[in-house]
Amino acid sequence: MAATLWSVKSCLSTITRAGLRRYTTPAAANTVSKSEPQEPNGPSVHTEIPGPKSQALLKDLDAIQNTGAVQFFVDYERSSGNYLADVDGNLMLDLFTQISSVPIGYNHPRFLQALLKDENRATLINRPALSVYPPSDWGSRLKNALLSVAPPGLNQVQTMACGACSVEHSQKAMFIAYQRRQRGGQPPSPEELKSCVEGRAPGCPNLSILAFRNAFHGRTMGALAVTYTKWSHKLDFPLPDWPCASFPALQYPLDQFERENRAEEDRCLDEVREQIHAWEKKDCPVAGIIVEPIQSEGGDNHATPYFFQGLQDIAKDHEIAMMVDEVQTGCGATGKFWAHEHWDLKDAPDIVCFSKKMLTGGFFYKDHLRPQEAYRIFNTWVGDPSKLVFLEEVVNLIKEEGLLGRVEDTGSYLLNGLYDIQNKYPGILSRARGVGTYCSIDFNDSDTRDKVIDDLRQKGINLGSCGNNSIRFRPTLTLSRNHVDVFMDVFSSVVGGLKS
Ligand code: PSZ
Repeated sequence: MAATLWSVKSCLSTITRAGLRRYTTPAAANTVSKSEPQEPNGPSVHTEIPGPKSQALLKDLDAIQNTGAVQFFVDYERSSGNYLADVDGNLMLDLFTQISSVPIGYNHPRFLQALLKDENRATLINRPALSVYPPSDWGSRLKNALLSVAPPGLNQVQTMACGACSVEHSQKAMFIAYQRRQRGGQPPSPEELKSCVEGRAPGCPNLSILAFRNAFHGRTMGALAVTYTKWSHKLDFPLPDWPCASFPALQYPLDQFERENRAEEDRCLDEVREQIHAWEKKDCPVAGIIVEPIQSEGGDNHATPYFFQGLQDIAKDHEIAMMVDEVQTGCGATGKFWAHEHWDLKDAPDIVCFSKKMLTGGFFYKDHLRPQEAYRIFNTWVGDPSKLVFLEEVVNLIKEEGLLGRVEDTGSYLLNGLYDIQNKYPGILSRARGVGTYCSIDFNDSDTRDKVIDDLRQKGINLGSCGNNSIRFRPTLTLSRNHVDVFMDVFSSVVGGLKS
């Protein structure tokens, strides 16, 4: 059994009000940071996963919900750092982290300390309608937790509840700005004001947003309208007919296919231009382009800075907005705080959406996308200040502990490990790729990929899939080389087992 588990209770009992104790890393733990929770030395698995307790809980839950997606039940109290504990007492190294949404690990001491601070109490227990009754510290919380990490060039921010909701409201911001420009700054006509309430033109205009094949932007209707991955996301829903261009399908290794990949990116950029033109002709002009820095659900598809620079040029030529969906890539996973910072764009994107590791949803945007009237981008909560309490801890920790540098270091160690194992098993593995710890690798078919994910789990590694054949790594920002070693040992034995 691994080292005694650090638990929420033990942290709470050792924190004193007079002086919050700083947690030091025990010698055996796989960490380099002074303030990380004690972690087990490695996975430990005693039952099949899901084990008997998980299965019993599943039966109970299934009476009242569809449980088709449940994999196992988690003991969040015993989970710690990069290790996830299940209800059957198994400990897994978690490289998927709640679909890429745990920034610094489970039950991080900094979060537990924040939970106990008197000055945070009212923020944690009351949930305001933020656009109407903000607390006195709302502006400063936005500045400390969000504007301090705003993408360069973006100085406006809007919080939201989740990723889809952020995408959806930023689409609205793009439509509002587009129509304002169409009106040449004049106020909407009485006819527009009347017809929009009835859901008709001209108040509700025919406009579209261009997205990419294999894109995923969320499941609410507007976000779903720009999502092009699986049938299970879209079947039965009436969705608008909006333009969709090819996203580059790069060939690997990149340095051997530079010419082909450049041609592929040019082909995709041409398609974007053609689609914008075609929808203009259909009287449904494109008001904005939405793109993920790395298509994640769609298969961890990367493109080069050249492609994104070209996309920005197209958006500027057509005077439409470019929105970068950093819901999954944002908050440091690629070694820069925002993945689009790798592109060396001439100018900031017009909108950058976030959620997941940022703990709150929301989007940053340029001045010209700021709605002029109140209640245009609005809902009851528009976010949750309690999430900013924890986000501020994340942001401070990233700065204090240099976590972006760590992501870069651990990421290249992981990617090199993937290259090595891919070279060892060329008939099984291919297309190892990644930026920071945002890595992935492909199998020949989805059955093998799914079997590997299951085998890994039975040996204490929790990983996710994406696209048809890929596994993807979405660890915390505190992942270290030692964790990668733990993973590689298990992965080698699982892949080696496939061969025999
Ligand atoms: O199956 C699902 O609904 C999943 S699995 C992973 C996600 C959703 N990711 C969410 C996501 C995203 O990756 C990008 C790039 N944009 C928007 C979203 C939507 O975020 P949520 O799930 O918070 O609505």
